[in-house]
Amino acid sequence: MTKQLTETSKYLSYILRHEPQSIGLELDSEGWVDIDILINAAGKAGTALDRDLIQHVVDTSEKKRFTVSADGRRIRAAQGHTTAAVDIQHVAKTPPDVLYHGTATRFLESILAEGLRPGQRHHVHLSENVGTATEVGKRYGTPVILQVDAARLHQQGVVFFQADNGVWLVERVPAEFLAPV
Ligand code: HQG
Repeated sequence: MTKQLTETSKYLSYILRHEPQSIGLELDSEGWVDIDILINAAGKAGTALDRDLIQHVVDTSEKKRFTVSADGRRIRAAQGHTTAAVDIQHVAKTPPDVLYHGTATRFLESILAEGLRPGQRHHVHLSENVGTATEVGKRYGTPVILQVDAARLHQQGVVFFQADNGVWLVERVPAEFLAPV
């Protein structure tokens, strides 16, 4: 990815997940905003965006961070929100028997005591494979992978969701459903 694409991707994450109000933008409760309105608000706040650049970021995002609506008019972040303005009504879905969470070794003791909590975000994020979980964990230091007994958690009535980009979401994971891989 070129520097411009990476910077635009980070900017879109900031606006569409965390601080839309910083450029006077309103997202709907499903996280969507009209792309022309986004371009206009960003431009007024000093960041030049255009449709081609946005589409290029969407197409090249290896994590599929952003979703464009079927009619091509709106965009949203697939997951990772912290803004209270957004409350995506994800459809509940049966998870695979095992999911993975990548984190940093320095968080391990606390996680094994308290379980996984969503922190600033709306959900705990889980991956279907160890490779993706490792990449997620590396962001905060030496990675460690936790295996989540999703089948048993689901059986006990905990609701799982899958974001547009395949990331699994859950409200929290109690420690007894976790084991280091
Ligand atoms: C940790 C990226 C101590 C948790 C990724 C994580 C993902 C605890 C950190 C998405 C804890 C929160 C989300 C506890 C959880 N004690 N630490 N009880 N419970 N934690 O960034 O899952 O590149 O909010 O392990 O690919 O790392 O942004 O969550 O280390 O999908 O598109 O608290 O962000 O996507 O960190 O990452 P985060 P995450 P993007």
